[in-house]
Order: sequence, then structure tokens, then C-alpha cells
Amino acid sequence: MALNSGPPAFGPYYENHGYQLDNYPPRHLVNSNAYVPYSAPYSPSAVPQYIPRVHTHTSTPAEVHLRQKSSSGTIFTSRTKKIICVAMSIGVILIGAVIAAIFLWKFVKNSCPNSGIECGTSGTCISPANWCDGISHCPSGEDENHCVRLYGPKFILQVYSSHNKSWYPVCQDDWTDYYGKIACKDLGYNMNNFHSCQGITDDSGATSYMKLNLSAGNVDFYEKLYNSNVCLSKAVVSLRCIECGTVMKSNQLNRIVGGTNAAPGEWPWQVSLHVQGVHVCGGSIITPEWIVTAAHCVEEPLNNPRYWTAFAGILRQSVMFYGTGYKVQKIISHPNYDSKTKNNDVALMKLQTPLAFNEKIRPVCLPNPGMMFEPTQTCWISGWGATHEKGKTSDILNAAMVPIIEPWKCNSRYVYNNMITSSMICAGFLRGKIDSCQGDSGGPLVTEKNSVWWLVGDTSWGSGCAKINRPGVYGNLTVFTDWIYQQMQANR
Ligand code: 4AZ
Repeated sequence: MALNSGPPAFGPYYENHGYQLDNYPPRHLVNSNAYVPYSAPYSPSAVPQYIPRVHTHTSTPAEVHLRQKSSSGTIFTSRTKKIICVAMSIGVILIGAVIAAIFLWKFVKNSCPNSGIECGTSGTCISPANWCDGISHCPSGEDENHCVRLYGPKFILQVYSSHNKSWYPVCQDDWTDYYGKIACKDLGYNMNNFHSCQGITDDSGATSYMKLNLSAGNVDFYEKLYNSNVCLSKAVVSLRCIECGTVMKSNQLNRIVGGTNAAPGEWPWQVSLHVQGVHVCGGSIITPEWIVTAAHCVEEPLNNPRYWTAFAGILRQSVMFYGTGYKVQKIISHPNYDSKTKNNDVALMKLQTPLAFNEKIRPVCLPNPGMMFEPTQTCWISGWGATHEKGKTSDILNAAMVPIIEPWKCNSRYVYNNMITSSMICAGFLRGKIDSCQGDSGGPLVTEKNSVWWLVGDTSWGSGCAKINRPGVYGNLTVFTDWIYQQMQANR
């Protein structure tokens, strides 16, 4: 992390291409359409795209001559010419009709009839009433996979109503932890980490709710839920699947605005990711088993989990040297990560053994949909990255306060000239001096809101470190939350 690194240098600057092993070839956008009941924004089109090919043939006079000769061996009369003309016109009309029919057929075939919903990209259509009804109808169960979400800074549990095609908060009436655990499991959490369910007054202005029908008998959780305008308790369910984003009070005392060495337990979600005993990237703990990092950290050949070891709860690299760390079981890079543009620069690491949480090792919260991080929101970055451009990684964990920079500003000609996509977020100072740097990649950009620490971004790229008009660029985690839950759910 580059802090107060002196007057910013101009001239040729270091472009971040992430950590790369010697001589390995560099390789290969998201439109994260999050929070629809099922979305596969990263999947290729379900339909093989039909590209009409019109074969144009321009005959040269020589060709005409040859063909005329070969077809009849005589010079054509004007009557024969007329017949050929009419035949050709009919042929063209017929070909046009066939092409139109193919288009129509493709269209009818790919959009589900009767406003049905397609199961992912499988081509199977099911009735909207069957989405989130507790019974799996799709070949891969897509219809029941993404029916719950936690919304906004208060973790309001929302359930998708297939009937009304909309998300509704869950009324607290008859709600118990038992149902909360089911919802957390459906999101991808392990029930052992379940934290709490609470009824809170609903200030969202909702007039309709999802309610439990206890007399529904021994049926699936979603089958017990129905849409109602009545909620007797006038409270909605706030669900915490894991106790995240909390820092021990005593650990908060040492934080110094402007950037400094971290104190024990101050950034308990920060991990150091090592390859062959060397710190390569940072990461953030989101559950005992899952770490969020940057996709550019785990590009080939470093996409092999066997190379990686994670260290948590340790401030100094020199101390990690004596520890064993946590082995990595699986690495999942965002399928739409683009190594050239750094679009969708996020990846997940699943650890072989779960982390034991304590005051120095704790998870940060994933941002919920419906959360707004204002530009005025102060964020913090942390890591063992270089303390000046082209410098060595730091022995001790550093942290610095950085404000979010609005996309329009970051995309201006003087800054990153439209290189910032919706899956990126800029943070730092246009005057330079405080920034993330090489080795901080993958690490957290966090903010405190509603007494909870949220993972706003993962350190991704920047042009050099701490330079004027070259702030740090981070993966926009809010855009990735849905994808992260899907991965946690599918790789439990
Ligand atoms: C890096 O290479 C890196 N100044 C991370 C962040 C920034 C530059 C480089 C942003 O890990």
C-alpha cells in the first residue's frame, strides 16, 4: 500500500497486470443482472445465433457466356429469358419465405410459450407459477435455487413470489430460527454458522408480504409461503446467516486516519495468500471456508489450488513464515473475467479446512442488493502490498482510508478515460499519495455502515501507485454478491 509516497511521478508508469509467474502467457464482461430469480448473465446465449447468409453472385460477362452455352448450347430467345426471369423471381420469393419461416420458428422455439420461463439455458420452459414453489421442475433445479435474498443494510429477508413475479419481505408472524436456517442454507451458507433472525419494523413501505402458512403441513419451506397484504406483527424478518462485519471494540482503538500499520484484530477478515512461501495477493474472509480475492491473482498457472496457502489473523509476513496456513481446496474465477480489461476481476477460494473464528479472524459482510455506497462513504483498504511504486511488499499489514470516486469522475479523460466498467469501483485521491499498490491485489476495500463492515470491493488494478489522477480500481462487490452466493451454494 502506497502511503504518502512523496511527489507523484509522471512519465512512463507501471501498468498493473497482476502478479505473474515468469514466462507464463497472459490470457483472456459482466452484466450482472443480479437479483432476478434466476439469471445466468455469464452464460452464452441459449440459442445458436442464426446469421442469415445471403450468397450474392455477380456474374462476369464471361461467365454468362459460358453458362448460356452449357445449358442449351444455343443463344437464348427473349421468351426463354422471360421464363428464366419469372422462375428466378419465384425462387427468390421462396428462399425469402423459407428464411422468414426459419426466423419465426427460432423465435417461437426460444421464447417460452404462454410467458413460461426458461430453465437457465437448457431450453426447458416451465410455468412462472412453478418458480420458487418448493418443487424442482428444471433439469438443474434452477427454478428453486435463487428464491431468497437478503436486501439492504438491514438484511431484510425477501422471497420471490412466482405468482406476482416480484420480491417481497417476509412477515415475522410465526417465523422461527428453523425457517431462517433453511433460507440461509438456500443462499449457500452452512447452517452451523447461523447467527440470528429478528423481527424488525419495516420502514421500506412494503404493503405486501410473504407469510408462512403453518397449516400447510409437512411441505417444502417455499410451499408454505404465500403472498398476503396482512402482517399482524407489523415486523419483517431480518436474517443474519453469519455474524459478519464486526470488529472487537478493543481492536478499533488504534485506527489512524490517513494510513498506518494495522493493529491486531483491526481488519480481521484480511488474509495473506501465499505461493511457495511468498505473499502474492490479499483476500477477504466471508465464511469459515470461503475467501474472496481477485481473478487476476489466480490466472493460469496459478489457478491450481495446490499452489496456494492462506494466512489469517497474522499481521506480519515474517511471522507467517513459521506458521502452516490453510490449504486451498478449490479456486473459482468469475466466468466473465477479462484479463486485458480486468473486467469482473473477482475469484473465490474454498479452504480445505474451515477457519476457526476468534477476535483476530472474522468474516466481513457481502454487500446486499439494494445497498447504496455513497461517494461520501469513507472506505478502507488494507494489505501487505508495496509501500511505494515498484517497491517490496510490506512485512506488516497496512491500512488506509480512501473515499469512493464516482464512476463519471473516474472515467473522465483525465483519469481512466472510460476504462471503468460497472463491475469496477474507483477509490482513492485524485491528488495521489494514498493508494493500494502491488501485492494488495485481491484484498479488501471495506466500509462501515449501520455498525457493520461491508466488503465494497476487491483490489484490482491501477496505473502505478498513488499517482495524481490514477486512483486505485476495485472489483465492485455488490455486482458479484449474487454470483458468490450461487458458487457457495453449488460448491458446498
Ligand atoms: C497490484 O499490482 C496493484 N494503485 C494493485 C493496486 C494498484 C496497482 C497495482 C492500484 O497488485
